[in-house]
Amino acid sequence: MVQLVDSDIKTREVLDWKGVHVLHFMGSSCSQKLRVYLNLKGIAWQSHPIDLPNYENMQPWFLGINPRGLVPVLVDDGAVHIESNDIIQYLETKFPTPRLIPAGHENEVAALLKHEDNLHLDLRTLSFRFVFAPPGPPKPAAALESYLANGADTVRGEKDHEKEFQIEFWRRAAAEGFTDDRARYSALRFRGEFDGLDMKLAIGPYLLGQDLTVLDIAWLIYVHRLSLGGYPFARLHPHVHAWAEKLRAMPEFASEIGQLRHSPEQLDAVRRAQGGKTMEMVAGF
Ligand SMILES: N[C@@H](CCC(=O)N[C@@H](CS)C(=O)NCC(=O)O)C(=O)O
Repeated sequence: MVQLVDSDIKTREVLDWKGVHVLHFMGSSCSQKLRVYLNLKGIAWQSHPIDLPNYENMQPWFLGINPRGLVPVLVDDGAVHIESNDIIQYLETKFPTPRLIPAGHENEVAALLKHEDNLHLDLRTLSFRFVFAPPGPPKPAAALESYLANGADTVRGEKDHEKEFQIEFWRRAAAEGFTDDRARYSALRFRGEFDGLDMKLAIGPYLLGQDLTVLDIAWLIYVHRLSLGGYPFARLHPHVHAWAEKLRAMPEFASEIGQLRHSPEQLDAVRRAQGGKTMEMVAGF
């Protein structure tokens, strides 16, 4: 669990918030994952939208809540929790039913979620290349300056380096864009993962067997985003494709992933703008 300590939190007003509050962004994959989880659990929560496209997460107020500058954040009766997977695992202990982490498998699920989180920057690379495709640097220098200068720089009271990794990612993106090489590398990483998931879904309806779990939520969000970017699931991973279609039709998922920032026509235009190269062409799929 990543619960912040008092010295990490500079925006003190959140300490007085009562009940379950979520700071999130409609189109953020990690926020979508948490919102689907909250829907499935039936947990009531108060919404605090954070405007990522206008760099609100890099402003002092937000960095005073999450020194990493990332969404989602959970504030539960004044206790601040960060990292989507840790938030979900925390909520699972507080709201045990319906169970979305099978009893006795908490450690295994934690490790599988950590593995999923390790692919987050690959998802971001492919999202920015094939879904969002901003014309200039995705984060302007002034926003990055504010990101660097604000917030406690500690998590759980210890010097934290995540913000440096994030800034390095955005600076590199500004300098060289999301190149074919980077996109190919990330797409191939996912291909290996989805080959494995396809085998699991060939023998059971959900990733851990008979019941829907947090793993299904986490991976569906990735699959959905990559589908928008043109990843050929139906052709390469038919069981993953069928499973994703089933989950997408559930209202708890549909309400979150239906909120596209782009219409299908715009997504086509994004792909055409990438030198006419689709993800399939760049990755050699
Ligand atoms: N490991 C983190 C990743 C969080 C993350 O990277 N969130 C993205 C949105 S999906 C974000 O806040 N990006 C900041 C930005 O785009 O400026 C988690 O699971 O919460």
